[in-house]
Formats: sequence, structure tokens, C-alpha cells
Amino acid sequence: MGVALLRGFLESIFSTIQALTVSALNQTTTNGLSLLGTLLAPTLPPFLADGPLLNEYTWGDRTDYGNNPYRDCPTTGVVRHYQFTVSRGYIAPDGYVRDVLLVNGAYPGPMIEANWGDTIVVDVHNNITGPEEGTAIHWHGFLQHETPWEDGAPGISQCPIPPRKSYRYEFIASLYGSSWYHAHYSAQYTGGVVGPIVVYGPTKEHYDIDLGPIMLSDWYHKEYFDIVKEMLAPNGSPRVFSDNNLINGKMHFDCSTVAPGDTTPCVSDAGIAKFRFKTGKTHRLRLINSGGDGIQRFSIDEHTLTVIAEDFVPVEPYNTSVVTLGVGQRTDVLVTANVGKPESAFWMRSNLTTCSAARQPNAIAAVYYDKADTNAMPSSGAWNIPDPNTCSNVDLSVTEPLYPIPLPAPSFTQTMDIELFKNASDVTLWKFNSVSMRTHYNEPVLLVANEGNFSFPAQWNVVNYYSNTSVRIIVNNRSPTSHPMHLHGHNFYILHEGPGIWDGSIVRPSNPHRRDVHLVRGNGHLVIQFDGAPGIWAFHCHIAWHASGGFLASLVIEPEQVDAMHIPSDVKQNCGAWDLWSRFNVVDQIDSGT
Ligand SMILES: *[C@@H]1O[C@H](CO)[C@@H](O)[C@H](O)[C@H]1NC(C)=O
Ligand SMILES: *[C@@H]1O[C@H](CO)[C@@H](O)[C@H](O)[C@H]1NC(C)=O
Ligand SMILES: *[C@@H]1O[C@H](CO)[C@@H](O)[C@H](O)[C@H]1NC(C)=O
Ligand SMILES: *[C@@H]1O[C@H](CO)[C@@H](O)[C@H](O)[C@H]1NC(C)=O
Ligand SMILES: *[C@@H]1O[C@H](CO)[C@@H](O)[C@H](O)[C@H]1NC(C)=O
Ligand SMILES: *[C@@H]1O[C@H](CO)[C@@H](O)[C@H](O)[C@H]1NC(C)=O
Ligand SMILES: *[C@@H]1O[C@H](CO)[C@@H](O)[C@H](O)[C@H]1NC(C)=O
Ligand SMILES: [Cu+2]
Repeated sequence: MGVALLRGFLESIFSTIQALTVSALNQTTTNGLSLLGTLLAPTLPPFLADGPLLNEYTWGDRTDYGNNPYRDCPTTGVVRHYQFTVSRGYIAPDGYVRDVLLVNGAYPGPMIEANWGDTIVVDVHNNITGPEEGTAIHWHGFLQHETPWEDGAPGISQCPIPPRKSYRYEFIASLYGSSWYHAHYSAQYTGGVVGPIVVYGPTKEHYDIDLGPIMLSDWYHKEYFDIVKEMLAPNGSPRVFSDNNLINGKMHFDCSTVAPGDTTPCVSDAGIAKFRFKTGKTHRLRLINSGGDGIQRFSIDEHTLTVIAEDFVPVEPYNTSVVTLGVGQRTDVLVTANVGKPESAFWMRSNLTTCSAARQPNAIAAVYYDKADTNAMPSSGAWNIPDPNTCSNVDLSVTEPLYPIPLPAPSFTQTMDIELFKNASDVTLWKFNSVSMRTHYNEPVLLVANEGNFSFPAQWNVVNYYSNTSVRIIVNNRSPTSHPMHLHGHNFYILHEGPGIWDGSIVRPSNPHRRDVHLVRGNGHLVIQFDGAPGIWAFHCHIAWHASGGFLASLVIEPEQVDAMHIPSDVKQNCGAWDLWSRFNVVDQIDSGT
């Protein structure tokens, strides 16, 4: 695609580099219009003070320990409006130029900000051309309880947005904390369609400076479509190797390691992410694993991290040197700059674990105290905390939600197995609950159900829970790989996770941990439970390659209510536009579709 264009772009960049004999690439070349990872990235306020309640917390006297976040959401009436255009582009985040997909020309994409209870409106314009491709954007961790059609999962909650068309997403920021958005169309998000979301809300723990999102992401030098095609070819491997690991979209790459014959121009000193600490002050860092596959272990040399939230759930603070995040998970940490002098600098590190297929697993970024020379590199030494190699999250006894909710009795318990298998064409795929899922872009489950039809083709992998609203799921991982399990529309209770089969014990039933992604280790089990809201909710592995390989189920809660929902006409109009586009264009659906 656009080979001549790509060549032209590369030559212009690299001739400029040579002419100026600079070693590092400029920010536009590495990350487009994004400022994240540079010292120009703004710090964040404690809340957005431009609403009707100027200079006041719009959540009044609600707290993160005394209020039930699922019931006490304020209604602010404030609308936060964003315009997103998704286009093809060329960037070199680590010095190796790639053909990518960008939101508003930035990688990572623009940050969405709102106060708790605000309405977020995003007009997504699909400008993916040369070749054309559909898209749909998922707002990770948002409940969407009255608006399941805004969830952004193509073939489940909507039809893809066709090329050259727009779709308006509109939903309430009913939970607060740190999250992200990403394309949910095939493995498209690994090509660059990702960005951070911050919803300001009450915080018991004091901090001085909000440093904002820190996106941790494995990075691939091939286009996502080619990766999926190779993986799903007969006798292809389900184990996909990443080429690098990025912090806020930046990292060095050793160009001497590119495969022989690969003529893509490459610069080894692209530049790393930089952060500024104020000496003696406490900083909030919003860690987000926005990668395609890898489990991250994040640390800052010599500094203790105080964890205050996991996903959209504030937790009792605990201290640690290393935070582990599976894909989709977020951890908010506080860090006090009291280790060095005002002239000090330290390495920030994020290591992909051995559970992940990675050619270059270790990302670094620089943290500068007030008076440090920001052109010099830190010389600090790493924490020596060996990876326990369990491919799981921190023990559940350590993470306790700040607002306690006792585990209710479930009305139904189901076991779902994870299996790897080869289909009749020797293609390696995943089965979840006995089915390898494949979506039908033109017939989203939610819209079919809304017509009163609950007879779905088997390969859509729809599980109907009828009027059960408290469902327990025992996930048995019959594969050797660990998986970050993500449920849309809910924070689930986590009852237990461990090796082998569940022994029936529950960690802290008086207040089990809750979040929207949790890792299940290889050949282990994960037991979750959720208070279901009416709708159709995807439950899947967040590893992009595994979801592409069929690892997804759609859960139906309260079908009568789904049938009775008044779905806005623009959702159906978008399907009409997709039907028309797909009639005259080949939709090359090489994977599950999500
Ligand atoms: C960044 O580098 C590119 C390629 O050398 C150049 O075209 C562009 O003008 C530079 N941008 C800035 C903001 O310096
Ligand atoms: C649409 O994408 C093309 C590149 O494919 C780009 O040149 C153009 O500026 C984009 N339009 C908008 C509005 O972003
Ligand atoms: C974390 O460590 C700091 C000192 O580094 C200490 O002041 C604080 O009380 C600790 N917090 C917890 C929750 O243990
Ligand atoms: C991360 O990797 C580096 C480089 O191998 C190592 O020195 C460091 O100890 C690792 N950090 C953690 C927390 O595992
Ligand atoms: C095996 O899976 C691939 C990828 O989903 C699919 O294209 C192919 O048709 C499948 N083969 C059979 C026999 O079902
Ligand atoms: C229900 O929807 C499925 C999938 O679109 C379709 O195959 C089936 O014919 C529909 N059934 C009825 C009764 O409309
Ligand atoms: C709960 O879900 C199961 C599985 O679909 C179903 O058999 C059962 O009838 C449901 N119970 C209620 C009360 O809807
Ligand atoms: Cu997986």
C-alpha cells in the first residue's frame, strides 16, 4: 500500500536527519501530534473547573470510601465533546518507521478528560483509506448501563463505522479514575488506535501533582493485519513476538537487530519518554497497559510506589516496588520525590515478563527532579525484584477496594474453559466455553436481540443468562498461556485466582477485589462474579491476537429488557451505511472480527 508515498516520506525524514546529523528524531516524527512522553506534556488538575459548578468539585461531598460508586454517580449535565478522526499515517515511535493508524494524527491518541458524572460525546470520523477499513472504538471500563449500544464492539454492540462515515458515541462517565479507549475492530488497536481517558473524582489519598497517563505498550514492527494473517495461516503460530516495549509511545531500538533484507529505514536513537518530578512532592501516575499482548512490570529505581486504584476501583493504599499490569489493566500510583537531590535523575522501567513473547522486553524512560539536566541520562540502578514468573496479578489478599461491598449469593454459576485447538484447515484458534467465536459485522448481537430474536448462530458464542442478575463464572484455563480476562460493562468481583482447579475458597468474601480485567495464569483458574446489567456484554481475553483467534463470548443479561430498549436511530443508520459499503467492497474479515 502507498509504497511510493511511504518511500517519499521516509526519504524526507532521513535525509533531514542526515543533513542535521542529529541522533534523536523529533516528536512529530516519532509520535505525530502527541505531546505525551515529552516534558511539554501538561500535568493534570484535580478536576475540570469549567462546568456550572466552577471551582467546586462537581461530586459534592461524595468520597471514594463512603459512597457506593455504582449507585451514587452525580448528574452534572456537563457535556465533554471530542472530535476524533482515524487516519492512516507514518510514524517511528522507536526509530523504525511504520505505517500506522492514528487518532487525530497522534500516537498515543488525544486524552479524554471529564469529571465524574459528566457526559462524554465523541464524534468518530473514519478516515481510513488506501485501503479502506471499518472501525469502532471501545471506551474501556465504562459501564454503559443504559447505553450498551455505545460500547464500541463491532458485531456485538454495533456495525463497524464504514470508511468516510462518522458515528457519535455518547455515554456517562459513571465511574472515575484512569482508563483508555481503543479500536475494537479486529486487532486494529495494536496499529495505533489507542489513547488515555481520565475521569476526575474523589480521592482519599493526598497528592500534589498529577503527572497524567503513562501508557505501557509492547510494539510491533509489522502491520497488525499482516500479523493476524500470518498467525491464522495453516500451521501458523499463536505466539506473536513483539519487537519493542514503549513508555508513552517512546523507546530506543537497536537497528542492527532488524531482519536481514528489511530495508525500512531505522534510527537507533529515537528518544525515550521524559518526566519531571518536583523534589519532596507526591506525584500521581496513571499506569495503563495499552499493549497487544505483554504483561508489564513497572518500577522507578529507588522509589516506592503507593497503589491507590486498580482499573476504576480505588483500593486501600499499599506500597510496592513493582506493579504488574496485564493488557487493559490500569494502576494509579503515588510516588514521592524524596529519594534524591534536586539535581537527581532516575530510570523509570517497564519490563515485559517472560510470559510474553518479546524480542526486546525492557522499556526505559527518564525521571528528572527539578534541577536535573534533562539532556543527561540517569545513572540509577534497578530494583532487584525477580519476576515470580507466575504470569498473574499481585495476590488478591493485597488489593482491597476502598468502598467495601460484600459478595452476594449468585443466582447462577457457570464454568467456562479456555482451549487452544487446530481447526480442519490446521489453523490454530482459541475456544472459550467450547466455541471459537466469529462475529458477523452486519448483524450485531445487540441489534438482533433488540428485534426480539434470541436464536443466534453458534459461532457468535452468545450465552444467555435470562433473568439471572448475579452470575458467577469459573474460568478454567486449559492452555499454558496466561490471559487478561476483560468483561465489558462491569467491575466484576474476583473470588479466586490460582494454579490448577478452584478449591472453592474465596478471598475476603466480606469485600472481594473488583476490577474490569484480571489475569488468569497458564493452566490455572479465575473465579469472577458480577451484578449484571441488562444488555449484551463481551467477555474476552484482552490479548489482541487471542481475541482475533476467537477468544470471546457475548453475555446476555435480561433479554426482555434488551428487547424493549429504545436504541437510537443512528445506531441502525450506521448499520445501513455499513451494509451498503460492504455490498460494494470486500470486507477482508480474516479473524473473529474483534
Ligand atoms: C521533524 O522532522 C521532520 C523530518 O525531518 C521535519 O519535516 C519536520 O519539520 C520536523 N518537525 C518539527 C516540529 O521540527
Ligand atoms: C484523512 O487521511 C489522509 C491520509 O490517508 C490525510 O491526508 C487526511 O489529512 C486525513 N483527513 C483528516 C480530516 O484527518
Ligand atoms: C508507604 O511507604 C511510605 C514511606 O516510603 C510510608 O510513609 C507510608 O506510610 C507507606 N504506606 C503504606 C500504605 O504502607
Ligand atoms: C527490568 O529489567 C532490567 C534490565 O534487565 C533489570 O535490571 C531490572 O531489574 C528489571 N526490573 C524489574 C523490576 O524486574
Ligand atoms: C479455520 O479457521 C480459519 C480462520 O478463522 C478459517 O478461515 C477457516 O475457514 C477455518 N477452517 C475450517 C475448516 O473451518
Ligand atoms: C434470528 O437471527 C438469526 C441471525 O441473524 C437468523 O439467522 C434467524 O433467521 C433469525 N430468526 C428469526 C426467527 O428471525
Ligand atoms: C440463569 O441462567 C441459566 C443459564 O442460561 C438458565 O438455565 C436459568 O434458567 C437462568 N435463571 C433465571 C432465573 O433466569
Ligand atoms: Cu488470551
